[in-house]
Amino acid sequence: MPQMINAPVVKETSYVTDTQCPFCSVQCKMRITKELPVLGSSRPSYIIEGIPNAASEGRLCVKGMNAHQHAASSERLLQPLVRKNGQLIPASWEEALLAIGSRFQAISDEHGPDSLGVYGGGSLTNESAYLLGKFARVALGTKHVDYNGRFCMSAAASAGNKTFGIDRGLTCRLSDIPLARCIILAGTNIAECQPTLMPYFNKAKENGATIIVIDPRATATAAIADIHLQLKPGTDAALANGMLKVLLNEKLMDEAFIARRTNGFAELKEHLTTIQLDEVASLTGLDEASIRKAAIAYGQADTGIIFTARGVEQQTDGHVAVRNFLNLVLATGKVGKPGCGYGAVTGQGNGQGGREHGQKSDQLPGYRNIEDEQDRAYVAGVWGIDPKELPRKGVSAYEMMELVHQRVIRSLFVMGSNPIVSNPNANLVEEGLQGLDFLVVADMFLSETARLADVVLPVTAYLENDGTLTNLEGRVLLRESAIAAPGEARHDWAILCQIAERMGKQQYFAFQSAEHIFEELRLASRGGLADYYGITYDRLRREGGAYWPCPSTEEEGNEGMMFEEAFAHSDGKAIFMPVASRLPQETPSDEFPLTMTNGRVLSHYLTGVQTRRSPSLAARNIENYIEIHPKTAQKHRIEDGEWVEVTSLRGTFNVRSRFTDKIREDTLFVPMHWGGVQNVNKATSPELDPNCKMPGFKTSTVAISPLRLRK
Ligand SMILES: Nc1nc2c(c(=O)[nH]1)N[C@H]1C(S)=C(S)[C@@H](COP(=O)(O)OP(=O)(O)OC[C@H]3O[C@@H](n4cnc5c(=O)[nH]c(N)nc54)[C@H](O)[C@@H]3O)O[C@H]1N2
Ligand SMILES: Nc1nc2c(c(=O)[nH]1)N[C@H]1C(S)=C(S)[C@@H](COP(=O)(O)OP(=O)(O)OC[C@H]3O[C@@H](n4cnc5c(=O)[nH]c(N)nc54)[C@H](O)[C@@H]3O)O[C@H]1N2
Ligand code: SF4
Ligand SMILES: [Mo]
Repeated sequence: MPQMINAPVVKETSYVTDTQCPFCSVQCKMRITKELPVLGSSRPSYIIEGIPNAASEGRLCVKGMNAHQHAASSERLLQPLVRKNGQLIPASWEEALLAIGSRFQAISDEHGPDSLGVYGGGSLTNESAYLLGKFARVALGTKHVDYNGRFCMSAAASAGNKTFGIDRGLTCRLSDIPLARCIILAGTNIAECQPTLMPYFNKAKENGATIIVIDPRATATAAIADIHLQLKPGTDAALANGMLKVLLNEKLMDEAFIARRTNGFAELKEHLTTIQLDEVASLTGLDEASIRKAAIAYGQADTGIIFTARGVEQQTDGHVAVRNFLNLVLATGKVGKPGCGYGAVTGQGNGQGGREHGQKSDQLPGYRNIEDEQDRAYVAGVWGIDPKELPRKGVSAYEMMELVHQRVIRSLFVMGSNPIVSNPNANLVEEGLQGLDFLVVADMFLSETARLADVVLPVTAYLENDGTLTNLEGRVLLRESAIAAPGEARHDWAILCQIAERMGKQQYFAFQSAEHIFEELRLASRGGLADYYGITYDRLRREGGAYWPCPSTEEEGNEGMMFEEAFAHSDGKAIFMPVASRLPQETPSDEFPLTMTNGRVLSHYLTGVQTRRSPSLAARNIENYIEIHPKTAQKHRIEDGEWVEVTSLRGTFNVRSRFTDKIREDTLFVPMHWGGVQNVNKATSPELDPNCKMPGFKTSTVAISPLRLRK
């Protein structure tokens, strides 16, 4: 029992359990005490307490404090649903699985196995994500598998791979943050998105660090900034060029580090001769003096860390924009030593692990490459199949939706995502899913996407299933189940095994528990970049978590600091890349005069399927809104708090206006947590970054008008 201060009545406790928050990448640990209703009340009460853990040090944010509300919601799906005469009707598991097995088989027989698509998510445990990739390739034999992390981590992950030779979100430990003398937070709103990490940054500030925030809005994170570069959306690559130019001119680069540990500097230096600071200032909408000040602060500091998140990354040049920030890291030698490094601030609870074990179209477990013959042979060996049977690389998440729309993909299996709300160009995606021959959605709730399904499968929530998740530091954590599944809900991994059985592939999916799957994952990842071989459930219980790479069960794993001696490329060196400055992907026109960006608010999570069902969280923001500068609003005859129609080339949505002088006059901001008419993605751009296939979510040009003036 936890200590309860001033507990007035001794209640009968129905359970006390230690678990982990189901939301963001910090993965804060918590203790939940559920008490039975007292006389006169029909509701149980919950006591939520943060418990010590290395990442959040025992802190919780408002989402974690209220996560149990959605898990206990009366809207949880308790039975499979099967569509009959246009209606979703409760059905038995037997009937649902039979329908799935026979339809998948028939569609595959008629149109080939690649007409089946599998779409996963970064909330799934490592075990379920691993099994989903295996399920697509072995049970269905399709190359079409991808996941929502494509929209989340693909730019930073591919940039890390190219520059450093490996993608692990943070190259240093969270405990290095207070040691950094300069911190750059580029397109990351930690105060709302990873709130329990803020004390690390506050401590750095107390220790005298200069904090530089790069964001078109004066966010809660920018409140701690010494320098706030309030740039135009989509111009981060240009800004980083300007900063590199200043570092070169001011002789603030670390020549010894560059010579010893990197390749490609000569090309970067040559490229910088073409960069003019006044051009950078005009592209970014910043003044030269502040760019210079920020570059000098970072260059002169003895230690420093750069963080990027979706503001920089969800752009059609997201990959190269991140690489340009990595150029800054390498040019100043600020990596591989205390108080130094780079962090791609991972988003979802298992955003890191979810991208390592094969639910991505080009990837096999352990961060192996599906087009590499050795990698194929190794994984096929673990799975007991002929490497020739292993499908080749498929396409990215949004490209899968295009294939759905073109009816190349005829059937889709969605597990852990709500794609009609979270994909760009949401109207096309919805139209595509409506035209599918057969859609299956495995979810806890009847999400916007589940509503379109032919079969909906009820799954267990964080309190009810076992599994490992890898947090933003690259630390693998074990989350064990606390309570029984409600109704007939089943575990994701168990559902995959049961469908595989219907496809006649039971011999490859004879798993009895999450741990049993983890044992195979250990082998499949062994020798890969993301090597989990040395990690076992027992070890995680004993040690509270373990960083990857962890190749040996005998030795300590990695201790969190990467690249002390060498980078992960074969010659041990990191690679510079010259990056062009460019205009944002879309520039304002007479028809679409404003730039719209989007993102998150503290109390909601992603498409809001979970947080909108948590009364305490929903109450904080019951509907969507658009942040607009009062001067801009006046020009467009918009009043504060009124309904506004927002239109782009792709579509239209409606939201209430919210005046703020914390945003640029040429920019609008809309949260992403609502579907239907309030869905910002009805108007976002589906153009993809050619390097990583990240959509350019964060920069679309739009027109706005008050709904009251419309016919
Ligand atoms: N409360 C909450 N927390 C979350 C989530 C959530 O939904 N809600 N989701 C989780 C997930 S999956 C993710 S991926 C992370 C996302 O975490 P973040 O990336 O921090 O979140 P966003 O709000 O999408 O974007 C961050 C900031 O980028 C700014 N921005 C927009 N355009 C640009 C630009 O062109 N350049 C720059 N430099 N900045 C720009 C926005 O104004 C915003 O403040 O959060 C995780 N944590
Ligand atoms: N405009 C715009 N669009 C964006 C973004 C943006 O910044 N701007 N961000 C993008 C990013 S970074 C992300 S990560 C995506 C996320 O977008 P989505 O992939 O749509 O993510 P969620 O809203 O978390 O949807 C997850 C669904 O899975 C269910 N679920 C939760 N846990 C589990 C589980 O363990 N098993 C199963 N089977 N189901 C589960 C939830 O109930 C929910 O219905 O959105 C992207 N879309
Ligand atoms: S949402 Fe993130 S920061 Fe908040 S409690 Fe959950 S894991 Fe921690
Ligand atoms: Mo994300």
